[in-house]
Amino acid sequence: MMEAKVESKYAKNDYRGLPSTLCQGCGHNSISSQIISACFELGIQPEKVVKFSGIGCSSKSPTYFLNRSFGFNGLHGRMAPLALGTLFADTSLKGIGVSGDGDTASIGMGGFKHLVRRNMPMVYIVENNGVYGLTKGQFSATAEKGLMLKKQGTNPYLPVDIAMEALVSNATFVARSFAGDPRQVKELIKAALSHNGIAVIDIISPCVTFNNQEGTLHSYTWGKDREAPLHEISFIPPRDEIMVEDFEEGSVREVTMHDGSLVLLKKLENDYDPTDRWQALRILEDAQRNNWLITGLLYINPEIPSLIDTYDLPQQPLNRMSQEQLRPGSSVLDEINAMMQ
Ligand SMILES: Cc1ncc(C[n+]2csc(CCOP(=O)(O)OP(=O)(O)O)c2C)c(N)n1
Ligand code: SF4
Ligand SMILES: [Mg+2]
Repeated sequence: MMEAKVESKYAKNDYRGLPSTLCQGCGHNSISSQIISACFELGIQPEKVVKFSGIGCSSKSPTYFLNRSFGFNGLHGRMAPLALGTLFADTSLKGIGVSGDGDTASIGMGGFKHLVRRNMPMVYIVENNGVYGLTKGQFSATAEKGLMLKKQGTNPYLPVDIAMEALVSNATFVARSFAGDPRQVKELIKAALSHNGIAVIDIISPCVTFNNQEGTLHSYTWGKDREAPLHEISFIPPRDEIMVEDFEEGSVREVTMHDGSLVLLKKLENDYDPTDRWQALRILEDAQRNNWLITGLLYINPEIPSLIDTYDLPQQPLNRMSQEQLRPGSSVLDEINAMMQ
């Protein structure tokens, strides 16, 4: 499948971060590498990105990419409100959030759902390993029922499915991927960066220290054996020549993004329509019942107005406006009040 890169004045090193202090082989490290590659291939100005996270091994990872970007490592489970406030105040920045399954699906669930339903444009990655890695391997809310871990015993609860939670909260871009499938992770991140709304990517990212037993969900072996991609995804930036004639007729589905870029989805075994929310929910239900790791772009709707469109926010960041712009005087206030009567 094609790889599309934009002519850029930046080198790959401009997108790197500090050396990782996570365990060797941790899925989170592989995702950081794909964030670096995605931003490099799109030629994004690093200073135009703001990174967010909460607390966890996953939430540490923004230190390991995009050193030149802004960043805010917040409290556990508070990434969503932090991102919402920041991006509301400065609409010129691209937001990339990295959270964990604990950070999002336990303590941060309320904030996550409200960020999603408000459709704030940002990339929201969940590095999902089924455990609280940083605090030494307790079951998280995404751990499967019956999972046995050495110091924890047996998990008695049914899991939360983050992609499903995003869908039922009316997310406009929902994907699932696997840290062991770096190309798919990268193309999904590129598409997510172009989406004019919330883009949730739930990535199974094995914790090699506390939850990587043969065959358990969230392990490398399970991902490798059970991954069932819905399609082969390629992201084509605006202005790139698209060689659709390279593909057999009917073998590729195209989704046009808000900025003119294209997401090409090459059909694999089944024809999957990622604009059909009902189909997305059904396939997730099937995946749960059959223990499949369905990956790819589950759902996209590029037409829904983002939070920025809803409030018609200015392109110029609020924190860089002058006193006169921020305090236009009582006559403007009178006009606004009159509009609201
Ligand atoms: C308010 C609060 N509660 C609990 C903790 C302890 N704590 C730190 S990280 C974490 C869970 C991390 O799990 P996850 O988000 O899945 O990240 P991972 O380490 O697995 O990548 C917990 C419970 C905390 N720091 N703050
Ligand atoms: S404890 Fe697990 S999640 Fe944390 S760095 Fe190590 S492998 Fe990754
Ligand atoms: Mg975790």
